[in-house]
Amino acid sequence: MKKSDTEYDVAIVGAGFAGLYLLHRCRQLGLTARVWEKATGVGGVWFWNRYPGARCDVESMQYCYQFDTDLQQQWNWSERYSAQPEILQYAQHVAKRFDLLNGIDFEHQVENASFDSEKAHWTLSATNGNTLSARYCVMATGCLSQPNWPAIEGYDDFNGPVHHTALWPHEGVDFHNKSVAVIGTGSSGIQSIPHIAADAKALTVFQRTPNYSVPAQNAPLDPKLADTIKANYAQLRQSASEKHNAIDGHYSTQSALSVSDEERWAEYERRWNHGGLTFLGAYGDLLRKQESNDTMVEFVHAKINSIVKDKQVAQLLMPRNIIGGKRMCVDTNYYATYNRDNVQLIDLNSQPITRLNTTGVQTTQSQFDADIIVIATGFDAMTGALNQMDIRGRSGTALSAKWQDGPSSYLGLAMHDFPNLFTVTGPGSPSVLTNMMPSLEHHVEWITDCIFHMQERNLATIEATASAEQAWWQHVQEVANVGLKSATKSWYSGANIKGKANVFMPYNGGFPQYCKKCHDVATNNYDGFLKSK
Ligand code: N01
Repeated sequence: MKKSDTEYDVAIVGAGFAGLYLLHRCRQLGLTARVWEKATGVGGVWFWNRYPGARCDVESMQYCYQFDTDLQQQWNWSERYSAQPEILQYAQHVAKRFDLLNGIDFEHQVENASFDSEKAHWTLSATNGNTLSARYCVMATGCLSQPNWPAIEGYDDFNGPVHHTALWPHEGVDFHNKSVAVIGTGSSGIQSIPHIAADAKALTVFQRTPNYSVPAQNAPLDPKLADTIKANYAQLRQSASEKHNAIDGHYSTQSALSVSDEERWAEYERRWNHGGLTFLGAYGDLLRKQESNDTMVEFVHAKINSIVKDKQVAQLLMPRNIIGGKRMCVDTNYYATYNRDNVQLIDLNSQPITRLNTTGVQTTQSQFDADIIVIATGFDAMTGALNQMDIRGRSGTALSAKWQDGPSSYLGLAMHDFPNLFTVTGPGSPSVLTNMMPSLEHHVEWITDCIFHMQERNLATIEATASAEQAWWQHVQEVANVGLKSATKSWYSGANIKGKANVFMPYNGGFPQYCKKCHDVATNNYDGFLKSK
């Protein structure tokens, strides 16, 4: 066992975009910090999710840091929506540019983290036996980092390789001349399916629930447009910070029912052709009124029907739930892929998978042989990575026990009974309902400012009070129930994981309101927190 000789001010778990910026900001504030990262490199979600077609669904010029003006001005994105390799290069560039690599221990998977009340510090231990002590611990472990393996029998029986999209081999996968089975049709499936179909001999897609997907209309980024944005970057960032989802764009406040059918259809058409997630911004009540939502559903169904030639397949691809209830997917050629002769769609509602066997996937009706199986079944979101570790707060309280019936937190940043522990974009923060980049930058700045405040005043511990946490969590649940957002079963509420408590986890009150609340808490001497000497 290697015990770290130094007692750091801050222990950071995770070297994704949050962890990198945390380390940089700690150093800027004169705080000592060490990062532990499970992977062999930086990048977090973009390190692991290397499946073909992996691409961000937020535009490149917005899905990047804004904390450093020179970085923002000097980095050039090549496409409107960046692909995973370019985003990973960006993370690697940031790590080098700010000299962060010497502050990170790779291949350090945290197994335990426990708070010692007497010494007022956290001790982390990794699966390799090393330990790390620090006054504060910040979990920058990501919202979508714990892969969900569906409980299907027979993984070990299958003769070929099984690849999860979130654990994709670094050397890539050669689909050429291979029969491939893909299980799952969320964002990861929807992005990878067109690429796999183009390379493979045959592709069978196993779909349980269809998802809504809008075309990205991705293209090389026009350098003139990039220059224009760079000339007014502060303005764009300010405008984005005023949006509910922290993404700049045009969001109408008008009701979908306040215009004629023709006008509405034309607006949907215009936004479909523009591409991307702001499709949902066409009208202000799409996620508030069922009737309004129905009009957009009708439009997307018509689109699917016009693209997919086999009308039975088109019907199967049409989601019947609320549009925007689940995270929308953004694709390139997804629906058109089903017009290829080498692609077939299997509806798991009419023939559920019974098991994997030596040659492929068996359903209640048929056997589908495959050389490679791709599992695109998503993540144990928001709490998965945290619950994976044994996190013990004051008096040995286990976080997993506290969260047994669903998570609760104060601002998605801190938990009662867990002094000096912070989470970046934890449950109860806007996180996955926003552009993650400004959200995580906001958290990093709030957390490091708070730690700096504590250190400057020689204070030993800070802890959310039970009442502040309770009141915030109640508010999180109240705003979740406004409108239609939480009416759909999704990973937002843990519905994709068997046995997981059904609680809507992200904060749906909007990024601006959330930032204001965090600002007010800090300026009111960290209202809702107890501090000790
Ligand atoms: O995961 P998902 P994902 N048998 O949970 C199916 C972000 N992301 O990795 O709905 C058969 O959305 C499941 O079916 P059902 C983005 O926020 C972003 O695709 O449970 N099927 C569903 O179809 C996204 O929302 C980007 O009935 C099973 C699929 O697997 C989030 O990550 C790219 C099954 C899982 O879909 C998660 O996306 C990729 C089973 N036993 C991801 N279990 C971009 O930035 C589950 N399924 C673009």
